[in-house]
Amino acid sequence: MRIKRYVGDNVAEAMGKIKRELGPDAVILHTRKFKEGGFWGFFGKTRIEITAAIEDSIPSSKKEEPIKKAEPPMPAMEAKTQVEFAQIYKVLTELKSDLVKQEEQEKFPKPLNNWLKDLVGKGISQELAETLIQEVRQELPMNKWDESEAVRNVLKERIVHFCRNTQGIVLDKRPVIVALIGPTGVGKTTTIGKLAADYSLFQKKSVALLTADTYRVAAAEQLKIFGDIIGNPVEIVTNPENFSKAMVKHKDKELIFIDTSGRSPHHEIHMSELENFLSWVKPDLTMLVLSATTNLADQLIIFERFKKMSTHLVLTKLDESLHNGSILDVVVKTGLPVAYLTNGQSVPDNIEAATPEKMAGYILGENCNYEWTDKRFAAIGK
Ligand SMILES: Nc1nc2c(ncn2[C@@H]2O[C@H](COP(=O)(O)OP(=O)(O)O)[C@@H](O)[C@H]2O)c(=O)[nH]1
Ligand SMILES: [Mg+2]
Repeated sequence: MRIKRYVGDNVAEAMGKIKRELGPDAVILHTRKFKEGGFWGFFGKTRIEITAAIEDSIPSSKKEEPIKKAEPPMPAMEAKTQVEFAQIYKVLTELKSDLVKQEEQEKFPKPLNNWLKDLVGKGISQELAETLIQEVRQELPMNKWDESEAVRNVLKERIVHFCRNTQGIVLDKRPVIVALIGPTGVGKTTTIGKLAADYSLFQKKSVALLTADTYRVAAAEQLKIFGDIIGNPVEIVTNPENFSKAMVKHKDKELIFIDTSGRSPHHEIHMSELENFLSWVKPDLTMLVLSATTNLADQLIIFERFKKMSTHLVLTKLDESLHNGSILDVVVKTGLPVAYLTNGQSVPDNIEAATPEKMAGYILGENCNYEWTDKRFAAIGK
């Protein structure tokens, strides 16, 4: 048996050489795709290597004899063509699987690929992480791809850019009405408590609290505490009449927060009740509250259901998840401005006005030991 390796630019070329040298009876033993030249396996030329063998002790004329004697079901020529087809098919399937494996492993050069994995590990979707790494690849010269600091800086700058749409409450009229909506348990009431306390106690603004949440006894109790904190009883508004009354009473307030009961995005009646409620309340800002502990797919479903009512996002429970990367996808896919970030249960401390830099910090997991600063909303509400 003679075994020989043939190299060509493509399968046809390598097979052509085999056929010419070893004849049509050659058997394919192994195929391989490899890169020649280049750098780090990149920019090299793709070549095909096929290892073929032939039984050289039997003259090819003799080999054909038994086929003739055995009266094959089809002419010998046709059988040979089929064998060739089968061999080419084998080569192509092997190469295809090699190619798929290679693509999976080497979407980017090694150091960038490691960053890609890191970003996906932080909860950013594969698609968005690839977009980010592609930007690093274009922006940084190749010799910096394994410099952590350089890559991190570009990534951070890109993430900050994606998160640039932030906007808190602006007190540009009187009263400004802010409603918080979203599924149950995401932190709507707690966030209202934090905002109301901050505006009323620290910024000395006149604030009223209204609620449409009469579903749970605990909800009323929770709100009552926040009402006590700001020195104003909470008003319950469940229909246009008592809402109008409350509005007359609080017409001189600078800020009115409206709490809603958690609405299941999968419950049609809940959704239309909420839409109906908002149609007569007509808030200036309607903030959809999303929790970082909810997985990305669910966050996007929730957004789809609430989007026509929402003007802003509030992202909560950033302290509970070590994989806050999904908020980048949420921000990119929703396009809504992010107003506030919350990261703990403590009222009024664990809230801050969203900024692109803070969001990037959470996404990259840099805010674990974040120190809460005073005057959080000093820049807004003027
Ligand atoms: N860890 C953490 N818990 C929060 C945060 N915001 C709210 N919570 C908690 O989440 C639970 C539900 O909050 P709540 O305000 O009642 O949610 P609502 O149903 O949307 O009004 C409560 O136990 C809150 O203390 C946050 O930023 N971080
Ligand atoms: Mg609530």
